[in-house]
Amino acid sequence: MDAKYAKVFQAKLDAPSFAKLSALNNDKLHAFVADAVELCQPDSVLVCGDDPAGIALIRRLAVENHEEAPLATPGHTVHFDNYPDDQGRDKEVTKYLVPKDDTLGKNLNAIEREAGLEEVRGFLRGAMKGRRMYVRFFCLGPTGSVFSISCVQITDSAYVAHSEDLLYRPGYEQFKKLGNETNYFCFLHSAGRLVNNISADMDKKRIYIDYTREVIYSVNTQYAGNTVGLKKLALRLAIRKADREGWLAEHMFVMGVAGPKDRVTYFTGAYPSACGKTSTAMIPGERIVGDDLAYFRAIDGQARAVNVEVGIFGIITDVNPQGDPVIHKVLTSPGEVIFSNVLVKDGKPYWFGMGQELPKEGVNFVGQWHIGKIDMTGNEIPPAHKNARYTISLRALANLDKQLDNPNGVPVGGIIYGGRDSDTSVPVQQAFDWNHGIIAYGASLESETTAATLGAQGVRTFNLMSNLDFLAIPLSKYIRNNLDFASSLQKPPLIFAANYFLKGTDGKYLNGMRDKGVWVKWMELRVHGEAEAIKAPTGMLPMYDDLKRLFKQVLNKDYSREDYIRQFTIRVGENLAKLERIDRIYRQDVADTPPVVMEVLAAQRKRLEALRAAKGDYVSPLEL
Ligand code: SPV
Ligand code: MN
Repeated sequence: MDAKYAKVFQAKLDAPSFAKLSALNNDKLHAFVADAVELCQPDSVLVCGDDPAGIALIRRLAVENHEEAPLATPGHTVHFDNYPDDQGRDKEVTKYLVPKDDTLGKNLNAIEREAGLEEVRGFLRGAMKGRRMYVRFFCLGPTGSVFSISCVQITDSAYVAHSEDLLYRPGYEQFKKLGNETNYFCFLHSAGRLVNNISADMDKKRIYIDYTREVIYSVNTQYAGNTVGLKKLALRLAIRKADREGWLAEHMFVMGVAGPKDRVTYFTGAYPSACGKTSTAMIPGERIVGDDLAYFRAIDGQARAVNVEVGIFGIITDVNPQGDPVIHKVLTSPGEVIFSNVLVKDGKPYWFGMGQELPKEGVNFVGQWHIGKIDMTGNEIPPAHKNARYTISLRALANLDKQLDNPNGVPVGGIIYGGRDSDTSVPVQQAFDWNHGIIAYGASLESETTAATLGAQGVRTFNLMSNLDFLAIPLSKYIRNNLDFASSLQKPPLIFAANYFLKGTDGKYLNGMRDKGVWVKWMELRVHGEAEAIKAPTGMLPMYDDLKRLFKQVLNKDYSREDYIRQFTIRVGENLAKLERIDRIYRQDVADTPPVVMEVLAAQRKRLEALRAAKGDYVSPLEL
């Protein structure tokens, strides 16, 4: 180790921490940690390896620091984030540090690199005084695999470090093997000034991404989507790395769907936050590999995907024994669970949609809470947040797929794009081919906004591949990479679109929460050529008889022809209006849109116009 770094470390690290850092013979790492120590000025630095004792210590410190409080059930804790300003991802203050001679296009949130560094490093200066700094090593994807990306996380929050133990694979031993290589991601986080253990300086919250060095700074925030480096922060760096290296980094679940006999077919799915992604990956009877982040590579001509994570940071709202029996069991049994932004009464957590009445008083993110309590602006404070969450290890789940740690991932049979769409798309359909799916479903994805990000809810928003928030390269390049991915595959996965939120003229949802269990079975059969389909202008639709049989098989339900017609009627006008919105985005807002995008959208418009001329505005699937 260089003497100048050793000097910095000797002042703040005890012998075991110093030994752990010295064992990593990596100049860039030593420079990164030394810079963080000098900048943030912690009282002490704790370096953890992969050993269970270190991990247990972090868990204990999160409670001793009061960032988490123990609940009545053994292993359960609760953490609170600032209300109302730190309860979701903050897109406004998340920016790329872009050097003067580079541009990421006008769709991405950017700040000039030097000015941005000065600002965020200014907020980090001295931020850890009186506190301990944690240095942790994790791996994105299975270790020892072509997918693996090593990461180092520095934080002054034991809650962040504890969350990462549940969510990611240990990476210290793998880091040792890197030698002096520099191809890993670095994250530096400070929760900033705390009031009652909650980040207080919301006007100084910043998440700045220095992609030139693969370093991300996060300060004055605790919400995991803004702080846990390996989650959405790493996704941005991974998208750039994938672009350079010819693979894909996606905001997708990975799951195995059981087919006839013992067949298992793997699907991945991109849905904007709070639009059914986790609940799809958790469909009863199927197997979960992951619920949020997937890397794809072409291996021997086959599309293969891994779950980047090994845990879930999931939305707890509406988790109840009927809708999510498996997760509900984990959340109510002894074992490691971090609840965030729920209401606590007598050591028990409460959340909206838990299938039980909430107490009229308790403790939440504002401290003592009672029904009718108002905030400083006169608004009533809710008992729990809509984006309240739980953090668990996937290994606690009975339906975990055995392939989670396969270094080559799982073969992908189908890719699903889903959105929150009350009036346009049918519940499920299949693309005509790869380009049609990538363009008409993935790159045309719209969704109504939810509580997972700060800002207004229910606003229809463009969100291509549900990955727009995390794109770190120009949109056109990202679409091109998706289109090109199929050229290295013998048989590209089929592409599907799903919409669980379609409503009828009475404003009521047309589908039940569990209908998605039927849609995935239909898709599974389609992947193997075992179900027929009807050609509509927007894609291939299921046949009534197949769905009727599958509804009986999966849900023991009689599926009526009337329900089928209502759900699968092509809403021609709404589909044309959507095409117009998407067409305008690619024509006006995106530079260098690949021409094939406009061609595929134009062909879809032609098919819809022809159908309107022949059959009108609302066309039953039986008339196609
Ligand atoms: C999402 O909002 O997409 C999440 C949670 O998965 S967060 O960590 O906030 O990104
Ligand atoms: Mn997500």
